Amino acid sequence: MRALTGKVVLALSGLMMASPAFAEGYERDPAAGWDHLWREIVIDITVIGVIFSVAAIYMVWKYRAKSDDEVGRGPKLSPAAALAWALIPASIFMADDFFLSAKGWTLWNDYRRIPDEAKEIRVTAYQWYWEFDYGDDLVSEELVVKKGEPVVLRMTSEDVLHSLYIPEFRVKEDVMPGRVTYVWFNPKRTGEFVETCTEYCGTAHAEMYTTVRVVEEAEYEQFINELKEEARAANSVKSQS
Ligand SMILES: [Cu+2]
Repeated sequence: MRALTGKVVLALSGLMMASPAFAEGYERDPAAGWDHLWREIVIDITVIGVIFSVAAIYMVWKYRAKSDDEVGRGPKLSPAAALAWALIPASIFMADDFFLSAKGWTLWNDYRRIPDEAKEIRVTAYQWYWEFDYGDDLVSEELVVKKGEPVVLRMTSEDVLHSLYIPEFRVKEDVMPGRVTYVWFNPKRTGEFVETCTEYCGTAHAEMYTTVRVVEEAEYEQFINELKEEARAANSVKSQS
């Protein structure tokens, strides 16, 4: 009985440590997955490219024409051998393609699955700026998020088509009038990053960028308090007039 109790306690504490609330921050991170997949693709195409280039150069050299009245001297292959030479390398290529596609598809689904813990920020795009709504009428033109807390941006446009792009978090999604689209990301390190529009939206499209600040919790609270102060000041001006 005591052994059983011990096991249950161990299993429970393991579960608690594994749950996001007890870890250092939220764990799932599609951005890291995209980077990993990208490196894998680059390595694969490099290896395949080098092997096939070396083989091609070798055969061009080996079977070259050695006198003016020759047109090269390729080996005579049986139909079965010719077919095998075409199909076997192609199958190796295709197997790798399917493998990488399957990984990409899995990652895409992860990229679209919003964590339950995600902090929601509503985004409105205008010609030519972004507005971030943190809830309770707290609005800013700067995106500030807490390190280690996943964020979901619910986005729409008040005028034309825009597209939100944050290279650091590997997220990009169209932002359209009359529709709400989303991206989510997991900011794992503090710093200042670029958020910009990647859909041509008129004269000042090139100026439609802003900063994403990933900050520690205390700094985040301070930012929210400043927004509250601004909102209060704006309201008192309104009520006086
Ligand atoms: Cu734009």
